[in-house]
Amino acid sequence: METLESLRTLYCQPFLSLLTQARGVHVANHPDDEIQRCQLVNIKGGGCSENCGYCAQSARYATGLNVHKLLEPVALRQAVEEARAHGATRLCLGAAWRGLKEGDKQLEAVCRLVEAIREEGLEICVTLGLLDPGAARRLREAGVMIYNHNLNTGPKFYERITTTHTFADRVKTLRAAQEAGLRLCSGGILGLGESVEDRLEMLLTLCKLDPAPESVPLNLLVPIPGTPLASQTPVDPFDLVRLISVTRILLPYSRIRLAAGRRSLSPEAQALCFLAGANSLFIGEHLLTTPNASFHVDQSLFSTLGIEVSSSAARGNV
Ligand code: SAM
Ligand code: DTB
Ligand code: SF4
Repeated sequence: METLESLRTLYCQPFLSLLTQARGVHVANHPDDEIQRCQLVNIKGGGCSENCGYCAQSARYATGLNVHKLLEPVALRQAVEEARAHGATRLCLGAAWRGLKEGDKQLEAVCRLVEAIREEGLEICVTLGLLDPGAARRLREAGVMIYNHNLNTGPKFYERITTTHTFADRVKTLRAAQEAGLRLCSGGILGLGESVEDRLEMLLTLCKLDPAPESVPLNLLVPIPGTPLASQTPVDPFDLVRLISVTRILLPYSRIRLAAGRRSLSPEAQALCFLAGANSLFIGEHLLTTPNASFHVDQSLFSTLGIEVSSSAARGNV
């Protein structure tokens, strides 16, 4: 059983030795060395009741973002076409809500959107905030396969970034999603002002879930003017590579996604992330409200590295 102490020992070993260990775990479990491509679609932007200190979509901060209504099915279809044209195998639909409960009108509206694209051959992931067990079951019935709900940071630091809901609320949602038969996508953000210990505590919580999350997005904070976390010090890419390495060793079968903030990384830093075990990306010109790494720059990186892009889901016991 992993402990915070054992993770700290793993994390603190010399960089090259940690990287070598992680690479060994990676090739043993992901022999094809391919990279999954996921496309984000913001189906309902802005106006969120929560006060997450990093988020452009919280109604509490003057971030200049307009509040949008739920996306129309025709616009979603267009996003599906674009995602496919760019080689994405997974679509992740995001909404700026605190969460949804069984019977909510918005839940039914999201289910109708999902039902409209469930036969398109893409994996469907949604990220809608906190869920009760009934809402999770309804999403599964509608054709959702994966639920994204990030823990974002460790339990002790959580109340420094959000006070309108708790770390325990987030864990409860992950359990409700799992019980409804949804696979989990859950990770965090680096660069909120947290310590390495907070990051490791987040990983410890993730690896105690049974089964472990099938994907773990690791975001670098994208600083949003107007939010309390607009002026944080950027994360050292070596710290990101160390965290990816520890994640790979702890969760050998999960996909590790290099998520938000990728455009701030050099091609060389991204290559180190892949070497440490990252094997999933968000593609497309936009994340939810901010720009992403450009498609052409990504193509050139993949071609330089000779990287295969995947057409499959995660394997193993996740
Ligand atoms: N409201 C839902 C929730 O909080 O789970 C879903 C949408 S929320 C925008 C999805 C995730 O995006 C957050 O949990 C966080 O990990 C990530 N995120 C949001 N703003 C970010 C930022 N400025 N930089 C990096 N990641 C961010
Ligand atoms: C995840 O881990 N990161 C994505 C997705 N899951 C929902 C969101 C990143 C958002 C970055 C900031 C923005 O564009 O507003
Ligand atoms: Fe942003 Fe989600 Fe927090 Fe709302 S709950 S402020 S959308 S991260």
